[in-house]
Amino acid sequence: MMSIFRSMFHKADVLCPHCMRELKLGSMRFFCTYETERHHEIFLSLLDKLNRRLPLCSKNFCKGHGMPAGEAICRFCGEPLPPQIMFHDKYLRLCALGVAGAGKSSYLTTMLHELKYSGLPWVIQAMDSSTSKDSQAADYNVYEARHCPEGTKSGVAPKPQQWVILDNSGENEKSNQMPTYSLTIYDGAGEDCEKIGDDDIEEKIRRYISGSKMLVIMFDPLLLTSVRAALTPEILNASMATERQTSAPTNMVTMVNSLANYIRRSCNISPGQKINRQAAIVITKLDTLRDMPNGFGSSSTVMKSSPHVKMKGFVDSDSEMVDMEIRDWLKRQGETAFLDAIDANFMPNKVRVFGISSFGQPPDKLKRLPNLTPHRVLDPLMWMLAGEGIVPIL
Ligand SMILES: Nc1nc2c(ncn2[C@@H]2O[C@H](COP(=O)(O)OP(=O)(O)OP(=O)(O)O)[C@@H](O)[C@H]2O)c(=O)[nH]1
Ligand SMILES: [Mg+2]
Ligand SMILES: [Zn+2]
Ligand SMILES: [Zn+2]
Repeated sequence: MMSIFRSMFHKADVLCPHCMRELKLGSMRFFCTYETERHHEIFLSLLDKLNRRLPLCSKNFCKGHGMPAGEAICRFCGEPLPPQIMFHDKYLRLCALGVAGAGKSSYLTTMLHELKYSGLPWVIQAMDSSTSKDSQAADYNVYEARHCPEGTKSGVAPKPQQWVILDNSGENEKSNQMPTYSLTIYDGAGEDCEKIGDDDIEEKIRRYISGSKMLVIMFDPLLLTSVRAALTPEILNASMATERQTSAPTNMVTMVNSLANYIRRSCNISPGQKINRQAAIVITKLDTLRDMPNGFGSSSTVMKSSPHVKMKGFVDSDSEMVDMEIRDWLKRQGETAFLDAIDANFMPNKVRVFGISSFGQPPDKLKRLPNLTPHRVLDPLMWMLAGEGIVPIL
């Protein structure tokens, strides 16, 4: 009985990951995919709707007779949806933002890899074939071929990646059901992000931003003049997307402000009001700051390995310490305006600063990657999961 109540009343509000409209079973069209040459539509019965289940193929002589729908599309925008998207306990959406070359794609690739192999009691699976294909290619490129990711294509809305997380932590031991969460990830091009205040940015990209539960705003420390002056040209060249980052670095203060104004407009928040949304400010490429004078010493918390995964929970005191260390460091670099812009736009209890290194070390001169030792890449995600009540706060 419990599980019926659970499935009927405790399911997440689901949005179409493409057009962000609210999805009900009836807002989807379903297809039987067993006869590959002729997909045919299958319709929901009243019982399917009542029981919240996928419709079954009832066509005589079809190879898929009696099998649930294999494909679905959104009735509003016509984009493909994983048919299962309706049935997860929580729907998490995160969007990576930051200027070109900030390290977004490198970060998401290593974050997903770490999530798969971290020993956390979760199983993560691609929900559709394009996510599976694209993520395998990205993972292979970084972990096997050892190349830095290519710059993300600009001018087009990023394909949302659709993941499902199966929670095997046994928190809900009474019910025999394993909770599942769907996770949509948007990885856009920094070039588009730099244009966020403009009107010519694609409507879809704006919707992705306003529809996300957590914004991951990535900040490249190599854009700071003080940091550039302290690093060798070799490290600097290897750690920047040289072809994209040669022009004058985009001002991070402007980016934070225009991004915030954009979110306000799309969510109907009045100009003076702070944005009530989880925002992780992520300082990337931390490895380059390790040996730099005035960088982070090896005794600093941010340079120590992350305790969250080890403890299978979110260690709030560690994260607060990291937040403080990085803010202090930014102040010492003279970047108070950037910190002020963040505090002026986001609610203090909803914004947190993180430091990560996707690779653990800078790439070599030819931009080939060393043995990967990602540093603290799961921290922002663990924070989001803690906020959703999925992992305990320790
Ligand atoms: N040292 C160091 N360099 C990094 C790290 N992560 C990324 N880089 C460098 O930053 C460059 C850009 O990284 P990407 O992940 O492609 O950046 P992006 O934000 O996706 O860029 P766009 O797709 O153009 O918006 C890489 O080619 C690397 O040279 C890191 O952890 N350490
Ligand atoms: Mg990219
Ligand atoms: Zn849609
Ligand atoms: Zn059929």
